[in-house]
Amino acid sequence: MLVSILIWVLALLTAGMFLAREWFPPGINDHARAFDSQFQLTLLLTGGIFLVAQAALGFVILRARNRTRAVHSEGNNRLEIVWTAATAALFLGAVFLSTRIFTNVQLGLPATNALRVEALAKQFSWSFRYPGPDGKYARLDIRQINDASGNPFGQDEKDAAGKDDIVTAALRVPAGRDVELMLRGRDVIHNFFVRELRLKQDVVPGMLIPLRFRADVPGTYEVACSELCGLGHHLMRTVLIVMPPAEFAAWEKDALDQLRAQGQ
Ligand SMILES: [Cu+2]
Repeated sequence: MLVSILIWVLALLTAGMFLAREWFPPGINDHARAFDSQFQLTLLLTGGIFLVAQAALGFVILRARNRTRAVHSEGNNRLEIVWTAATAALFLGAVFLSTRIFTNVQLGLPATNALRVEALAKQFSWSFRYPGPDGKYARLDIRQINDASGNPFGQDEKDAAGKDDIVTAALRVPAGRDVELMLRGRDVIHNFFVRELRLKQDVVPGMLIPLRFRADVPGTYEVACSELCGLGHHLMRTVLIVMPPAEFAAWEKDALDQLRAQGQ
């Protein structure tokens, strides 16, 4: 009888832990909302089944508590078929529903007016670069990589296209505009993760990987490296700053003025 009670208490405690608090900060775009409702649906279904199964398990133990002789059972083929089919339908249904959300992120075409930004991950920091008004990035040359002088990407100093490239340590984007972030890595595999965007993407050295998103709510959000990438992995974080569009334009203009002043 104690085992039954223990099973029920543990099941209720587990369910209670999920209900007790918000496990994620609020999302900041449509994708996050779609993701959350899908996640909740999946959790509700699996959680409900979990509770029913644990309740039944406790009940069976309770009912057989005084039985001393084992009884041979051939099982029940009809029941086996029913619950296997129900489980398959449930899993495939959840996969089918969530695929749409996933493909919207992975396969959606970039908006023509999307803000283009490149991200560079390396042990153990993030850098970002914006192509500037000419829309072109400087050519990269690994021999010119120099973190101390503020050239983590290794932009070719002689390339005129790079004169207006803004390189930063934090990712700034205007609210409500599509962003096409191209991810590069310099050493090992890292992972770009912003909880509020409900997005996570591996960064693989030698590959240029696109990540498309839009953030609607201005604010400052943590960007955490989400791939164990070495001893300093826990230090590898920066921020995504979502700015009202006018503020972003002012920031960009300021950064370009500074570049021009340095160039002279
Ligand atoms: Cu990392």
